[in-house]
This record gives sequence, C-alpha cells and structure tokens, in this order.
Amino acid sequence: MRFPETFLWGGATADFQYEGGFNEDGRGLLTCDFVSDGNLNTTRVVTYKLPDGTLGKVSWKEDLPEGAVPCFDENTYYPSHYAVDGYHRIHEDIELMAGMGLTVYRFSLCWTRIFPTGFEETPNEAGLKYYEEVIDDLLAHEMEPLVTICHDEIPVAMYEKFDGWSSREAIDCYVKMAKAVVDRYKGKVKYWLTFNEINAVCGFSNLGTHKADQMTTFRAAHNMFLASAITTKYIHEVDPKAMVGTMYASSPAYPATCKPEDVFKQMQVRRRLFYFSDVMIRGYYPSYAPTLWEYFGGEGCKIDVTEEDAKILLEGHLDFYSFSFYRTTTVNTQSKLNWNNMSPDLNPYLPSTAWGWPIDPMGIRYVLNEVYDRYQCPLFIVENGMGEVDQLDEKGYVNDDYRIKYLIDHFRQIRKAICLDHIPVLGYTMWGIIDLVSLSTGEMKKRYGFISVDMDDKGNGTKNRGTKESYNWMKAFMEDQTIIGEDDEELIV
Ligand code: BGP
Repeated sequence: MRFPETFLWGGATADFQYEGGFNEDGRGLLTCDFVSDGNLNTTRVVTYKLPDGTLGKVSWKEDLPEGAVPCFDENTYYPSHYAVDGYHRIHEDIELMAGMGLTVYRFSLCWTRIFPTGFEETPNEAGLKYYEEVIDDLLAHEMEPLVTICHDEIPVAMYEKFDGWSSREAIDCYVKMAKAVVDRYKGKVKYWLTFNEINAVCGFSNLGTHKADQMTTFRAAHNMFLASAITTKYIHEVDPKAMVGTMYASSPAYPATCKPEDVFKQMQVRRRLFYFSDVMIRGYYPSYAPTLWEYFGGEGCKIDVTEEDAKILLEGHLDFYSFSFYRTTTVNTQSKLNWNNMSPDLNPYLPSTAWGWPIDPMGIRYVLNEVYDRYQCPLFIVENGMGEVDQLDEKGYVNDDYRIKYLIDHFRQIRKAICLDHIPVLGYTMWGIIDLVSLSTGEMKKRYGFISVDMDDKGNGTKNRGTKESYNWMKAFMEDQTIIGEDDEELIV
C-alpha cells in the first residue's frame, strides 16, 4: 500500500499562537490578545473594564458583563503578544520545514494585520506584504501554501461594536478582508480555508465570535456560513483552479454501549458537527436543523433563512472537507457536553496523552469513512498531532519516540483509508509543525512540533529553534514512506 504521489505532507500553525509581533507594522488588536495564560488547573481569563472604571475578570469562555470592554492588566502575561516569534523567524522556520522535504504549510492570516479594526476602507499594505513574502518563500521551496483566512479570531473593535459574528455586519467586514487577500494572492494559493473549526464557534465567545448562549451561536454560525459562501463563490470566479474548504473539529464520538438510546444519542451529538458541514458542503440546511434550534432555543426558535440567503449558500458551497482529529470520546444519554460540544467521557479502551486526550489511530480511518460516505468530496486532514511534555536538551533536541509512534500509527490508518477504503485524501498537516502556544490552556509546555522552541510558559527563553528526533524521522519518511511498515490487521468489510 502506498500514499498517492500527489499527497501533500506538511504542518500547521495559527497566527496568534505562533507570530507574536502584536503591535508591529500597523497590526490592530484581536480579542485573543486579551486572553491570559493558563494551564490545566487554571482557566485562561480576560480582564475587563466597566463604563464607570470598575475592573473585573471572567473566564475566557464567558461573556463580558453588559457594557464592559476587555483591557490589559500589567500583572498578566498575554501569550499572543510575542508567541514564539514566528513574525520575525518565519523564513528560518520555512527553511527548517523544507529541510524535512515537506510539501505544504498551513498557516492563518491575522485579520488585524490586514484590517487593523475591521472597519478600514482599504487594507494595510504592510500586512498584505508580510503574507505575500511568506507565500513566495513557500513557493520558492516548492511548498504549497494552505491558507486559513480566519482562525478563531476577530478584531476587538468588531467585538466591541456589535459583538462579532452575532451581527450580520460582520459578514461585510469578513468578505472585504477575504477579497483583499484573494485579490493579492490569487494564482499562488491553491487551497483556501474560510474558517477554522467553525463547529466550535460556541466555545469562542470571548475569543470573539459572539455571546455564549446557544441561539446566538446558531445566528453567528449563519452569518459565518454566508460570509464563507460569498467568499467561496468569489474565489471560484477569480481563480477557477483554487479549491475552498472550511475546517471542522471532527474527532468522533462513539456510543458508550450498544443500548439503542446511547446509539441514538451518539447520532444526535454527531449532528452538532454535521449541522455545520451539511450547510456548507451541500449548500442548504439539513432536515434536522429545526430540531436543534428548538432544543437549544426553545419552542418556535429558528434561523430565518431568506430566499436570498438560501441562494448564497447554494452558490457558495465548498469543494472539500477539512478537519482536525485529536481525541475521540464516548456518549451515553447522561453525557454532559462541554463548550466544544465534546463529551468529556473517556474511552476505557484507549490510552491518553499527559493532557488526557485519548489516542485513537483507528478513529482517523473511521472519521475519513464517515465523512466521505456523507459528502463524496475530497478530504484534507489539516490538524492532528500529539501535545506532550518534551524534555529538551540545550540544543532543543528531544528523543520524542512517543510522537514518532503516534505518527506511524495514524499514518498507517490514513493509508488504509486511501488504499483500502478508496477515499480521496488530499494531504495531512501536523499540528503544530513547530512548538507554539496552546489554544486551550495557553501553555508552551504542551508541545506538538517537529521543531522545538526554547521558551517556557511565561515567554522566557531565547526562542531559538531546534530539531527533535521526530524531525529526523519525518525527513526519513519523506524519503522512503515504506518505513512505517505494514500492520497485520485484516481488512474489515
Ligand atoms: C485546535 C485549534 C488549534 C490548536 C489545536 C490543539 O482546536 O484549531 O488552534 O491549538 O486545537 O489544541 P491545544 O493548543 O489546545 O492543545
């Protein structure tokens, strides 16, 4: 069994977890610039100021009180401000990526580098130029740029003016930004993602999408669907060779038992993901949408999909399904879903990482089949990886053999999905190709990369890059893909 020659191999990052340079070259503030550090035991917090000057703090998942605006607290460390200094070291990092023989790099555009508040009439040239140089450098190294237009972020000015995606006004701001980048990079970027993990929008109230109640989530999602569809149609018009997707957090939930109620509950939980991709890939709302609206919003609650909206959704449906795959869970009728619509119930058959994320290589073959059966469109695995505590030496080297095993086990399952199940998978970008700030906890200690960074949880360190044993392994894999061997598991039909 072999991966197709055209299969793209690479890694992924997101701007506010990687770049830093938060006040350079005209960049405006994002809501996530106000989110403190944290760890497994302490949640990330946002400090706010009320109109009368009173200060307060809330968890980053909660709404700010009415009339409050986020503000900085000089005693707090904000990881996004300097992150791992990718803004200044991107070309060094591309050199290291290319050194492994990789063929794709997924990164996200910082909205406020392009439009510092979201409301300007014209884009900030310094921001456009910065990403142009990144794209040109990738192409010079024969790597495809895979561009996420918006990764869980919004300019703070939009959050303050109309609560982000709660308002239809956000659609125009997004489309203006998206058109500016598409106009500038068309012909160079073949793969675009309109949003990251759009089905997790309910978790990102203070990261800037909207207030945290569920019905507002559905309204915010509707506005994001329209923004994505308008952008997709535009990309197709100006660059017919380009392909457009959106990224969905897709780790499977399994029924905890064979009790029919648990199996039915699992299907309902899965619909909270497929709600998003059904609209965006098929181009229309699924039959079960009203059930979800009423379940979360109460009797009579619904999204008003006008004729004009329906037309936009249909004309701007996506070309491929891209997804993140990290941690599978189980559900039964008693399961309480968390902010990310994930069940916290662990699977007793699976080992976990130090952060309690179950490791389930077969789950990636499962989800590839599940999604392809539903849509029959190409798939792209744009996030998967192992966050662990790596013990780096003074050169940044670590023998991360646990990560190599993780990759071998997942790669074998992806290969089976392609070769045995005949699923068209475009590529794989490991999260994060380089150590960077964790989204959920704000830590540096949770490391994912092939490339290491000398930095601790509070930003101390030289930020110099090093290479791990997994870097050497990936380089060897790119030269000879048979090194992952075969396993003896039978073809399951
Ligand atoms: C995804 C996000 C990424 C990334 C990843 C790992 O949900 O798209 O931005 O951070 O999860 O999560 P964490 O950083 O919390 O370990």
